[in-house]
Parts: sequence; structure tokens; C-alpha cells
Amino acid sequence: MSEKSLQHIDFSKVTITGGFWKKRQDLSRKITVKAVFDRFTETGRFAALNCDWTEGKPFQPHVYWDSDVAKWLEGAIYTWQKNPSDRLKKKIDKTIDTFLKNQTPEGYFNSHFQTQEQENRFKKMNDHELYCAGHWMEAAVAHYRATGDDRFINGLGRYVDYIIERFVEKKDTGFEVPGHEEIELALLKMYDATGDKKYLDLSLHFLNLRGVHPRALSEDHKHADLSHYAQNHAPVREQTEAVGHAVRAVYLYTAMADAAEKTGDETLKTACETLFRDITEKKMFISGSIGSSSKGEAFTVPYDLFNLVAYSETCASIGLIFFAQRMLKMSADSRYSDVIERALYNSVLTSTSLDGKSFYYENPQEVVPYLHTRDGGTSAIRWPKMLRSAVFSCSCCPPNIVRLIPALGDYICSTEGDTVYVHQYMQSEIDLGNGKMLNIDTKYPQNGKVTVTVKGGDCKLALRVPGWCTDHKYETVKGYTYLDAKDGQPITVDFPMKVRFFESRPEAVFNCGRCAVQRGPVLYCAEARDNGKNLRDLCIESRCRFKQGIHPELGVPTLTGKATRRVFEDETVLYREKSNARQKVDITLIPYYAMENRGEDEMLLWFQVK
Ligand code: FUB
Ligand code: ZN
Repeated sequence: MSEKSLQHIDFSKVTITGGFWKKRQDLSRKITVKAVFDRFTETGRFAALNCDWTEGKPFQPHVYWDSDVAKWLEGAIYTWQKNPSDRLKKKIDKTIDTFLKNQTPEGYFNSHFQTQEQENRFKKMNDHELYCAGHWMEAAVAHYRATGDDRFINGLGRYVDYIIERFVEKKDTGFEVPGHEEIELALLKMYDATGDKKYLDLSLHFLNLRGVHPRALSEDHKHADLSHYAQNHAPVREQTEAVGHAVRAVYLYTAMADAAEKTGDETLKTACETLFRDITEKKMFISGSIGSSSKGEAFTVPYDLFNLVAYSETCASIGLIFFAQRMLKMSADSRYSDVIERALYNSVLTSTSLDGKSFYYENPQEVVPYLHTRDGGTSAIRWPKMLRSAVFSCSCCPPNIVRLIPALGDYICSTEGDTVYVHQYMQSEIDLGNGKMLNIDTKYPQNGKVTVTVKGGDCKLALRVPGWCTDHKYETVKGYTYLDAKDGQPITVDFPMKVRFFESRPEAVFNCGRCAVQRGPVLYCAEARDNGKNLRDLCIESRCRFKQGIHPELGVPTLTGKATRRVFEDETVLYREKSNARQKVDITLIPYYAMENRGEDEMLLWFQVK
């Protein structure tokens, strides 16, 4: 491990005690964890773990189903760890027992292959066995850390031994590296949890082989370039552009960054920096969503930020957070923590309904409902679904939310020697170790005032000055302001949280002449229900003094202000000579994360501003 690394304080040492994120954590604990469990039960995903499905029975286990359950399990463990409950513990124990009971004598587990394709074990690169194995490992690490019980993690250890036997020793598998990355990052977590170098070595084995044998994934997988799809087009240290399936990509980059930090591999670190810049400077929506195209669920060319047809999968944003978190460990640079904030308050929050029960897979960046009916909804252009769903046939996103929200404490704070870094501003109590506690008192993002108190000794504090805050008074080094903190003496910073307009580079052509409205880290959008239809016709006054309020139906903050809209009264013409007639109107904006919670509606993030 590099000596300069930041040591992230993990969520087990952090209690989010109130405010914005406490509400979200409570919603997750009380509603979302159970809702996802119930949907996965109804769709046969938990029953599949018994590995007794036979032809003719309902609920045929799919290749990625195990990963859905494993991610739910990981999130349920985090939830239980912070708020023990017998009912949840029973579900956790039963899931683990079923997994352990149905592992084969070699340690292998996959409910699809064990019931349907025994003969194809480790033969099909794109069929997710190692991806599922990785998610089981992440759940097992969570369980071991939460309980100290090593049954589950030892079960995964046996599975890893079998993977080593087949992929490293015998080399008798049908592919060399996983089609869907995930196991690489999970093995590094296994290494952290156990200290056993075999996990690090296997992760490096897969990382080092990627791109060395570019190959098609499978004949029936009709993507333009199959090696790019799975980031298998070039050795990882030579990759400079984020390509292919976005979730696979960011899971890979997460592992690369973690491996670079653990081994001190500077070439790997440089590749990660280049890839991070490529994503965040050219391929990221303002919401923190990534992966523009539904074709291959993929990154495309730079500045392809076509809001109306954005794919922007929830898992990809979550993967970007994982990647940024690993990069932050290697370099205390707010470029990483700013991206985490952007994704958390926007793409991640948006993906879950306000009632905590339904989810976006693809997160719309703009909605014009009548366009979705083009060609009876079968248009070659794939429009994202306007509303969230309780479960999907490929339901990877909901359980990714289930595991992210209870572990949010992971993202708040790190230490490096005597310096305590605060990256995210959440009302919390943090155990820094060695008898030191950190208290963060804030109503962020309601306002930008944050009071930080260290107890148990003096230290240097490094507080992130949020990237959206361009009018602060602090001196910064890579986005952090460094202050001396005395034991028990509160330090208060204040980041002016006015409403701000943001514009994008000219190459992001769909946003030209338009601005996004942001207050603090939270993006605001307009819905037709509050503003009348044809939202693109609205023009906000640049000197508009927005008033804050609470939305009567949604209970979320609102910004109300002045705008104009064109007068276009003649319903019979499609075109006319330009007229300057404009009507003054009031505009009501809601947080982007609250969009489409009242049924399908037109929604806009990028406005004309004059
Ligand atoms: O293949 C498993 C999951 O389904 C991926 O992570 C998602 O992007 C979707 O392809
Ligand atoms: Zn997903």
C-alpha cells in the first residue's frame, strides 16, 4: 500500500445522525430493503439459490440472478449492521445458509449453470459466472466484517481456490478474463478483509490478462466491437478512453485504481487518471450519469450527451462513485469527491422513487412524453422508460441502491497522518480511532454551513470546497482548504448556497444556449405539471431571484422564479415568421431527484436563460 494513501474511514465507524441523508437511510431501511427482497422473492430469485430448478417449473434462473441476490444481501448486511433487527437477520442467515448448502464440492456456485448448463461451467465469457462470484464475495466480506463469523467468507475462499485451479493452474476454461468485470474489485476486498495474498494475485491475474487476448464475447452478442464492449481491446495500462459497457468499465477501473493503490503501480495509476478524466470531462451528464447509449449500454464518443435518449444506467453512476472513491484514496483531489457528490445528489437519488419502492434502470435526463410514442413505442431510437419500476427482468440497479445507501458513511471522511479530510457534508459522528471523534454538524444541502469539531486531540482539517461553489473565501489546494483544529473547538465553514446557472462546453451540442439550474449540489428540473407544457420554450431571467419553498404534493424543496415563454397562439401553423411576443410566467423547479413521481410528465433540466 502506497504510504501517501488516504485511509478512508469506513461506514461502521460513522453514524449519520440527522438531516438529508439520515432520511434517505431511514427510507432505505424501512422500505427499500424489504421492497427489493419481496420483488426478488416473487420473481423466484431467492428460490433459485436452492439450485433445484428443472424444466417446466416457473422462474428459470438467469445467468445474472445470483448477483441481484448477492447485492441485496450485501446491502441487507450493512443495514442490519447499523440497525440490528431479528427479522432482517433471519433473511440474511437463510440466504447465506442456502448459498453454502448448494456450493458444489469444488466450492462453485451458480444457480443458472448448476441447473441448466452443468457442462458449460466457465465456458462462456459473457455469462456472468465470475461477475456473480464477485458479488457473493462482496457480500461475504460485508458479513465477515459485520459479524466476525467466517463461515460465509470461507465458503467464498473455497470458490476462489477453484477459480484459481481452473483459470490460473489448469487454464482449461473457455475464456481468460471475465466478460463482465466485478470479480477483480471483489477479490481486492477479500484481500483487505483476510490479508491473504492469493486474492490480490488473482485480481492482478485478471487485470493483467485483460486486453491481451481480445476476442468476441459470444456469437449471439451483436455489438459492433465485442472486445471494446468488455474493455478487452487493449491491456489495461494502455487504455486511455472509457469504452464499451459502462458498468463493466467503471467496475474494471475501480479495481484498477484499487490495485494501483495497493501495489504502488504508477503506470496503472496514470491509466486510471486518464480514464477518469475522459469520463468526467467528456462523457458524463451533469447529473453524474454515464453511459450514453442503450446499444451495448455503453460509452460512445466524447460529448454524446443527448439528454432525450440518454441511457445513463443507475449501476454505472454507482460504479463511477466506486471508481472516484478509489482515486481519492491515491490523491486528495476534490475532482474525485466532487464527482461523488454530483452523482449522489443527482443520478443516484433520482434513481429511486420518493416512496423508496421503485427504481430507474435508465435515468432520463429529459422527458418529452409524446416522443416516446414514436412508431407506437417501437422506434429504432430507444427512449428511456419515463417511470420507475419495482423490479426488472435484469434487476441489477435496485440492489445496487440497497447496498450503497446504508454504507454512505464510507464517503464522508479519510485520514492521512494527522490530517483529517472531510469529503462529504453529512450530519454525522465519526470515530477516527485512537480516541478521536469527529462531529459534523450541518443542514447541507439545505444551506452551506458546516461545523466540524474534533474531540480527543488536535489535528489538521482538510475540508472540501465544493466544485459548484465558485465564490468562496477559502484558500485551497486541489479543492481542499486546510485548517488547524484544536481539540473540542468547532470550526465553521460556509459555502454560499445560492441558485447558480451552469453551462456546458460548446461540444455538448444539445445543451448549447441552455443552462442547468443548481442550488448547492442539487440539480433542479421543471415538470409540465407545475409549469405548463413545452418546457423548452421557457426562458428563465438570468437575474431571477428564486424563492425557496416546499412542494405541496411532493414535500420536496422548490425554487420559484420569473421566466417568459413565447406566445404562439395560432394552433394551425407549424412555422411562422419570428415574433418577439413573450408572456411573463412564474416557473416552479423541483429537485431533479424528485422528477416523475406524479406519473409520466414532460421534464427539463437544461433551460434557456436570458
Ligand atoms: O449484466 C449484468 C448487469 O446487467 C450489468 O451490470 C448491467 O449493466 C446490465 O447489463
Ligand atoms: Zn443496473
